Amino acid sequence: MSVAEGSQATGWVGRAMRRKEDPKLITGRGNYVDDIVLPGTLYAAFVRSPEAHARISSIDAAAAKERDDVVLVATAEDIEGLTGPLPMAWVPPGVEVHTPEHWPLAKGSVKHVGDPVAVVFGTDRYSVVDAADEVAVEYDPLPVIVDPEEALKDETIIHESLGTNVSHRWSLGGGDLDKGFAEADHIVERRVVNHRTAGGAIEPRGVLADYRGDELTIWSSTQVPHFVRLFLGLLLNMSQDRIRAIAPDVGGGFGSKLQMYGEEVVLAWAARKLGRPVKWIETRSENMQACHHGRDQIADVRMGMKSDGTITAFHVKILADFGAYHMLLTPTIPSLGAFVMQGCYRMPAVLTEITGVFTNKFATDAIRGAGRPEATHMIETVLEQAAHELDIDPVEIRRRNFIPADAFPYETPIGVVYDSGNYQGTLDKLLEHFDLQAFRAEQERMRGEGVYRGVGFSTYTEICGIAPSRVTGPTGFGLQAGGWESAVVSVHTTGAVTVYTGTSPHGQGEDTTFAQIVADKLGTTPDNVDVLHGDTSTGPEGLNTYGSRSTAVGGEAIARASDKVQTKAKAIVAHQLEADPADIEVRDGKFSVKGSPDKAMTLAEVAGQAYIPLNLPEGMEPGLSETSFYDPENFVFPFGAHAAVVDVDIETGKVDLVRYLGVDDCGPAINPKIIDGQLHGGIVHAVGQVLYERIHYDEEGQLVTGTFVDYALPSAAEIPMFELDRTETPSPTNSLGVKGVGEAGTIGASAAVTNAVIDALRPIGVTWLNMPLSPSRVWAAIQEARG
Ligand code: MCN
Repeated sequence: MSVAEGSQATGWVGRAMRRKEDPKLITGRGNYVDDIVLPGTLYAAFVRSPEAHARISSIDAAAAKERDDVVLVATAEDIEGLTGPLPMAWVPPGVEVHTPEHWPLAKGSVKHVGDPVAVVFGTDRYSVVDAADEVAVEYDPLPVIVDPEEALKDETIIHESLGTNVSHRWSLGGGDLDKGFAEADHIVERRVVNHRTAGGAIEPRGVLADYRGDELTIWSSTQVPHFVRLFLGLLLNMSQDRIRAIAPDVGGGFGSKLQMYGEEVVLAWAARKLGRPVKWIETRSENMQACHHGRDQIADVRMGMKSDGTITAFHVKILADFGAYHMLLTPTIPSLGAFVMQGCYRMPAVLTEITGVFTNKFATDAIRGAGRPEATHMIETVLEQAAHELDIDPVEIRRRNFIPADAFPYETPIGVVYDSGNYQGTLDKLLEHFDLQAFRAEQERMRGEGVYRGVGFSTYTEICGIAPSRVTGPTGFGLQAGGWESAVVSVHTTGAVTVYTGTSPHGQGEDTTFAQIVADKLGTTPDNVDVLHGDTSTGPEGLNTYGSRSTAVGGEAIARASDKVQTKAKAIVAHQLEADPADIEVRDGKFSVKGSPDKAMTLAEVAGQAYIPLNLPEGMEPGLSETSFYDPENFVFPFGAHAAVVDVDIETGKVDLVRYLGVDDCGPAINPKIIDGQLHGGIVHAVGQVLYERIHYDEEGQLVTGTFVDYALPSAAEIPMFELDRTETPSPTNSLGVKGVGEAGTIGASAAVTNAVIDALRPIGVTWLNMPLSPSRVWAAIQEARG
């Protein structure tokens, strides 16, 4: 069942259209960085550290330099003229954040396997790899720390200049925690481990840089071309208008391309130095080593409960493993979870305390959900533990704690205002598709046949639509300039429409959904609307794509710019047809006079009048193009209810996901098919984390899971058909009522699957499990429970 199939929209918004962008992408006609070929291009290969922590004793590049096809070998000392190290963009007032210097090429020492030490440029893309192998680097190994709890002891310091391995401490809370725990009849305590994962985008990173006529053009497989332009300008001491950053087609990012990477800086620097285009395409192994990771948190969680199951207090202490460096947003990530640490529930008191530490692994940063999957996993697994300990049904315990639908907008004890919600509504709808009582009977019966089946639930809310500048600025989250987004909607003389958005979609489908929004506003069809993005020279200013912001912020900017175009078009039509502008409506693909559908003009006819300005209203400027900068007043808070059903083979520990149901609410759907697709991908992302995926470093800091053979992404074969449904609760934050959905599936799903495995194994005494639920871990838990 899928709501996409049954959609009955009257306009374009709400229709389950197929994605306009897909034909080119699925027939090999996409335009990715490596498809772009410039004459005279040089290729780059990086020399990376095989050591996790070491001093660099010497670098001998003589053999590489002697090769005919090598043009340049550079080490950190050669990258002259940078104004500073790589950026970290979180500066919270009153919080001491220790940020080590992080240079594009390591200076003096390496801090993780894969740390780039040198770079080779040459004429042949394959021989530069051989040349990089010929660069002889001697390392003097230092003690390695991979365990964040060891790092906390400060016995070995990773960054001597900091004098500590602690990045920072930060907390966010509200309500009287002591009182909450004093009033509790029962306290549940668990250590919740959320292991390290990779973004796993199909297309690894890639950069092509070209410098000519004092202008730098950089194509990068990035989610954030405007950030790349800004930071390259700052680091290379160039004016932003001399830099053009382009994100062509991007084969997925999942947060891992929300970054200013050292490789981008090195390539831009080299293009300027050499006066030739330079290209670097990341290998999968490099991607696993040096494209930022996510999660990696250990949380000590305490939940205080009354014996009737109501929550009195929630206290979370997070130890976050940031790896070797701060990347752009590394230290902010756990904090994003703190903003929604009470989930869908009334909690009189909640406190999140975060300690971040450095270890000899690569950096963590935003991966799909960024902090919110971790928070949801803590809340939803510990709540089901509480339900069991208090002998309350897991569905019932949620009902007793939900913030009621009539309580919105709802201000939490920490001062966050949830915009709208109906948590009971999504759970009720889920249970229309899933008969829990019947399931329990079936579970019992199957157990008699030796099949261990379990169900787990997760009801989540999250915070996205990043972000109101009035919040991001004062709390130190301001990236470039806040959290606004911009749009230009231009109708050409022919009536064709071009939309320029400052967001940078890289798989989410906004070429289609943004066109749907505009088509309704301007009385045209989505086919007639081209959505341009990801190019700083054709687009307006922009803050790009992450934090499921594109629609709630960028889409709203487009809606507002379209409204301005519509207002002008109505004035033109009213003037032409001798009517009152207030009487003009957009109907059946035309601008017509209310009550007189024959008196109407098409968009092309209006545009003709606007650009051949012989009969415009007095004082009106020609043209039909408008801009909007939209800065949201609040975040948006999507929510949903998920259920997973698993079978566990108790002889091998293997878990099979046999059913997955979700009822999600991201406000009125623009395109139900795309929403379903986003949920499919998002849920699989979380299922992968629970059952298959793990970035694992051994005690020496060697990356054990450095390829897709060891880092097991799930395929369609491991995933059942999804059973999805929706409710639509509009957000009052924007005129479209929309909320984000790009991360929702990932945020909701991991707890449902984990709870299901625990539910399956309870009869044999397994009561708690931490991810990853690999066969070996599940098998070991079964053996332990059986004594
Ligand atoms: N949508 C809709 N109706 C709504 C809400 C959203 O039709 N009421 C549609 C949107 O218009 C858009 C899609 O759903 O086509 C997702 O929109 P949105 O939630 O605004 O998210 P963003 O476009 O900002 O995407 C970011 C989000 C994040 S943070 C990650 S990580 C992620 C994700 O989206 N990475 C992705 N989804 C991904 N999907 C692909 N294919 N590739 C990635 O790298």
